[in-house]
Amino acid sequence: MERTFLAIKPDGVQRGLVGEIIRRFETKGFTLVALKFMKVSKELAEQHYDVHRERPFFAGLVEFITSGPVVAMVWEGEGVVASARKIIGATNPLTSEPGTIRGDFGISIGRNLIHGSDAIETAQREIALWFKDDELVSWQPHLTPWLK
Ligand code: 3AN
Repeated sequence: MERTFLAIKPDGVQRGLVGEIIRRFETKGFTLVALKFMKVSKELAEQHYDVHRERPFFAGLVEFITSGPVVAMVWEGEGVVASARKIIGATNPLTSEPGTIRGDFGISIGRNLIHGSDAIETAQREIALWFKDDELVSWQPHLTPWLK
C-alpha cells in the first residue's frame, strides 16, 4: 500500500494547527501509520532537504525546521502521495487554493506549515530517513472489528 511522509513544521505547531491538519488527512480516509513529536537535528534537516542544498534558501530552511518541534507522520492509502500534496496546496501559500492547508492558513513561502513528499520514491526515502522500521504500525482499520 502506498505511503507518504508528512511533517507539520514549527510554524504549524506554534500556531496550534496540529489537530486541524491531522483531521484533514483522517477525515479524508487515509490511515495513520506513524507519528512522533520531535525536535529535528541539523543533520536530519540537511539530509531531508538535500535536494535544495545549492538553493539560496537552504540555510534558512534548515534553520527554520530545527527551530522548534515538528510532528512527523507517515500516512497510508491508495494515491496518498499525490492526494496529500493536493490537500496541502501549492508551495507558496499566497497562491495555494483556498480549501488547502496552505491556502487556508498561510501567507509566507518560508512558513508554509507542512511538508509532504512529492513522489512515491521521495516518500520511501523520507520515511526511511525519519522513522525506524519498528516505528511503523501496519493495521487495517476496515478489518478491525470494533470500528465496523
Ligand atoms: P514543497 O514543500 O511544496 O514540496 P519545495 O520542495 O519546492 O516545496 O521546497 C521545499 C521547501 O523550501 C518549501 N516547503 C518552502 O518552505 C521552501 N522554499 C521553497 N521555495 C522557496 C523560496 N523561494 N524561498 C524560501 N523558501 C522556499
